[in-house]
Amino acid sequence: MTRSSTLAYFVFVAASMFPISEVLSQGSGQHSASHSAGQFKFPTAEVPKTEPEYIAKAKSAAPPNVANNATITMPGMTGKVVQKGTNGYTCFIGDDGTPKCDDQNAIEWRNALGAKQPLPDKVGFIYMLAGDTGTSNHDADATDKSHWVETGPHVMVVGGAPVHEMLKQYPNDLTVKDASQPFVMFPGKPNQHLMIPVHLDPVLVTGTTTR
Ligand SMILES: [Cu+2]
Repeated sequence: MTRSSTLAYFVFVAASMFPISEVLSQGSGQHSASHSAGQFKFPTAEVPKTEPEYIAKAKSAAPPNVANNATITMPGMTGKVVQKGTNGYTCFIGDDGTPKCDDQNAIEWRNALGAKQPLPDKVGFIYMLAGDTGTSNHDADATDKSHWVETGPHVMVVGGAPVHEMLKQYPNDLTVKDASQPFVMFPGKPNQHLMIPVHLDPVLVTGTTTR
């Protein structure tokens, strides 16, 4: 091959290694809204009844190497262990159908909240890479959909005093202005925590009300 045909060959090989849409969107230098929006779906409210389906949905909350080595409980956090883990994470599906993977400090935080006990002075971490099914940002139990926010793929920092101190530097509006950037969920409530969106595309910004 000549030098120029060798170059052309490598360009061809490199291009064929990427989906054509990737190459095109990189070339145009802008996000393609329809292309990106079609790739992400918020989780459904379903809590699967069979173990394989439940496990698959629970695992969608974290990167495979985390979820594959996590304990999985069914149904919910207090359900039976359907996968025994080794990395300290516990993955499960909440009553609202939302999958999550909690580290041990996050589990302690949930237990303390559930028992209405003082929150541990610990910092916990939760993966919710499948996104959530939405909540009223002023009250997890509200049914009126006021201050509604749905968040795409995100992680969360949860806990007692150290986390509440950390939250002071983030937006704590009841009506979330921008769910594509870090914000405080349930500001001022015992279960307040930091939401950290991790998706790369602003198209995944979620719906909020103005109430
Ligand atoms: Cu979350």
